[in-house]
Amino acid sequence: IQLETELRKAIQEDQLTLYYQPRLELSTGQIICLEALVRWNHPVHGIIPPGEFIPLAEESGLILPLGEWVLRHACMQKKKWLEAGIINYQLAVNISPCQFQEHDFADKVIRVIDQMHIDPSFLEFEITESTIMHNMDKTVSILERLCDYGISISIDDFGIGYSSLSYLKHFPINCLKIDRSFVKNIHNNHSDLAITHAIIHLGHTLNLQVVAEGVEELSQLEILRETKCNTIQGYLLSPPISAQELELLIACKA
Ligand code: G
Ligand code: G
Ligand code: NA
Ligand code: MN
Repeated sequence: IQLETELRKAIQEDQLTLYYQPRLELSTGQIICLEALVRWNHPVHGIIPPGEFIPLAEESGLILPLGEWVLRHACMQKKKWLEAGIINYQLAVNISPCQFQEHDFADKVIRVIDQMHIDPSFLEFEITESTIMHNMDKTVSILERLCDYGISISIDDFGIGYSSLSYLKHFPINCLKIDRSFVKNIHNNHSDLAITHAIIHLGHTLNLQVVAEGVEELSQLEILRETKCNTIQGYLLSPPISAQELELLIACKA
């Protein structure tokens, strides 16, 4: 309960901060997207990772104001970077099941993005399979609404949800993110390689972009390049870093 009170205060008082993990396109060697990942900059305990407060936020309903905070701040950062002319990538934002299932989710995000005067095509929402399988009829209409508005949709942690693949036919989706549990042993486990290969092939056949998550080693990168995976994220390139660190990284690359 005390943590819940503190988290509520943290949202109101801007103790949250966004880190960004770059996504690299293999064919060009360019960064094309940044995944926004929230951190809690606690006045006493310092930086707290999301694994320690997102579950609480989901249980308590605080994920709704937290999710809105994340979206607003991602848009604000995007605008700052656009105005400075330094960083022009898409921004990917994680959407929790509770957020997605809120009755006016689409209206709400569209209102926020309109208010922020951001081109929605700069935004991608990362949604897990379990989130979209919850109520498929409702999901189709929400995703179509977001898609018409210009937001891209990626399926996060693809391959580990207990779900059928039939939704891929019906939902307007842009991208599959291969769960990092498959990528981890891609260079020494035959099954993980086969599954990764199959996901990439499936994605391309359906005209979807494919991202490999959790790429940590060059040997993994080489295999993903050979199998024509479009993009990668992972510690090999960069962990999630602050906006300032990211600006520095980009400046050094240029
Ligand atoms: O950044 P890190 O790898 O520690 O994130 C741990 C988990 O927290 C991941 O599953 C990630 O999806 C989740 N997470 C991070 N930032 C956000 C966010 O802004 N919104 C939601 N809903 N989940 C997030
Ligand atoms: O659930 P989601 O896929 O959104 O989680 C993103 C999380 O994955 C972030 O917390 C991030 O810190 C973590 N992450 C990103 N790259 C790597 C990596 O190369 N290895 C591992 N183990 N975790 C990673
Ligand atoms: Na994600
Ligand atoms: Mn993921």
